Amino acid sequence: MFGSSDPYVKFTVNEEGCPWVQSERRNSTLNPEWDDGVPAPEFELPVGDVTKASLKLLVFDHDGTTGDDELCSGTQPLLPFRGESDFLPAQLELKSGTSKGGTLTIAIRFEQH
Ligand SMILES: [Ca+2]
Repeated sequence: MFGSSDPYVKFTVNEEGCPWVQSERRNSTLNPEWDDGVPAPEFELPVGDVTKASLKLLVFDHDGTTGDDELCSGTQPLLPFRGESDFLPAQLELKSGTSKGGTLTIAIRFEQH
């Protein structure tokens, strides 16, 4: 990865029919933050079988002319967060192909509906 990117993150749960949600874009950075001076954005996704569910993340670089490129990706099993009513941090080791793609820190909370 050279120069800088315009990263944004797409999330879903690895279950049939789960929608994708998407963060805002951060321009011209290789070290993006989404809670810089504002509360971190929150997304809500449905989870069916928590024993098998994983959060799936894709990090893209926005590119207006040639289409957005996928920079890296990661997954986080959700079972360890079951029964927790507070946000718990998770550090995701991202991969770009077979090489390391950095670390993304997120917080996960379960809500029973
Ligand atoms: Ca770009």
